[in-house]
Amino acid sequence: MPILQILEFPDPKLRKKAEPVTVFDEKLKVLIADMLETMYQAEGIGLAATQVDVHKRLLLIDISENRDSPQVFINPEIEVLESELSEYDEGCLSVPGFYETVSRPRMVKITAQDSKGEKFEKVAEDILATCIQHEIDHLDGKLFVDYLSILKRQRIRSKLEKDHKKSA
Ligand code: GNR
Ligand code: NI
Repeated sequence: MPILQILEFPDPKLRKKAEPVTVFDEKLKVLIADMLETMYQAEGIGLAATQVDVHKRLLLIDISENRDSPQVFINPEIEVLESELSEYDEGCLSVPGFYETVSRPRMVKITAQDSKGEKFEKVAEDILATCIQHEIDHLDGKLFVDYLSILKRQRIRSKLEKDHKKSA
């Protein structure tokens, strides 16, 4: 199965807003399988469809040690359950090599659909809550660098643009 190419900041395609998934067919299953393989090979704990240039509301997460417990969230909706925030050093496969602290709600409830279109709910805390919010941001065209200072974001942008020129 093919490994998909991951878009990198500041690619404008990362800013597109993803559309709801309406068809739960074989093609969707193939996309999920390809995205899982891509996430594992890149050693990420999450991946949003936007990152592989598919602008559908679909994201994957695997925060397990053994990398054998993928969770698929389609058309996810989020509700904040606590005003408490938690801080994590976030990284992103679309912003390779940079890690910065971001604060987000510590506990959220997700309502989503699985690969068959069945609705489910899940309460997420700590790193899982952070990761889901990071992935939903991707579906809305947002990146963790948007939470940083303009100066930090500019530095990251210049460094990545240089890297992209070198490898072009
Ligand atoms: O692999 C990833 N690690 C990570 C660490 C802290 C907060 C969020 C993440 S998600 C990231 C993979 C990715 O870019 N998903 O969009
Ligand atoms: Ni990311």
